[in-house]
Amino acid sequence: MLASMKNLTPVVVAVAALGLASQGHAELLANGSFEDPGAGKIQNDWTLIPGWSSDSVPVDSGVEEHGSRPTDGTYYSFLFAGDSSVWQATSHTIAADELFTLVFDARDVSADWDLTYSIFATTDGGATRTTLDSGFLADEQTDGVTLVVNSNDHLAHVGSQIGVEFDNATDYAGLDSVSLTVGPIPEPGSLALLALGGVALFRRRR
Ligand SMILES: [Ca+2]
Ligand SMILES: [Ca+2]
Ligand SMILES: [Ca+2]
Repeated sequence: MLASMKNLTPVVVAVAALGLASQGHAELLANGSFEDPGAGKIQNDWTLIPGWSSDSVPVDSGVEEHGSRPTDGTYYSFLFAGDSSVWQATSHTIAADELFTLVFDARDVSADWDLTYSIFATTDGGATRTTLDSGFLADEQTDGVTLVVNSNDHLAHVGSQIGVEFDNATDYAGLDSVSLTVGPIPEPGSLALLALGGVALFRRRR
């Protein structure tokens, strides 16, 4: 058993790694880094900012360049508490067995901010949004904030479009490097196989 396993180990590792790699996670958002349109500060018109929308005309939310706040490129987004949320409905149709992962960098603009971030489903391009899951973050600049939704927990929304939403409730919050990816739900079997192969390889090399 052990001898044959040794011979199989490189193949097992290769196949398992290939399986994981081929499960690639596709980016669903447009302009998640807020680099477009790249035309200076825009603070009262989300219709000028590709990808993103708001239910009302903002007083002081949008995009601008800054020396330290962006985590990718030169632009980030700032959100004034008094403005309604900013959101993006993607063209991706929710199916079963899908894992959605929202990742973004939250940036200090004011010292006190209170940001709610959500993944939603919509059937009308975002006009009506049903939150599938949400998180809350306050007052501390944090990179790589992550929210994961498993479509199998929301089967009533299969066939709807997926999207993301941000709403700040105090002073000013900042955002950059927003990503929403879709991929298959990792199969415990393939992960176990990879781990098994790794252990066998490790033993073989000792
Ligand atoms: Ca950026
Ligand atoms: Ca608000
Ligand atoms: Ca706060």
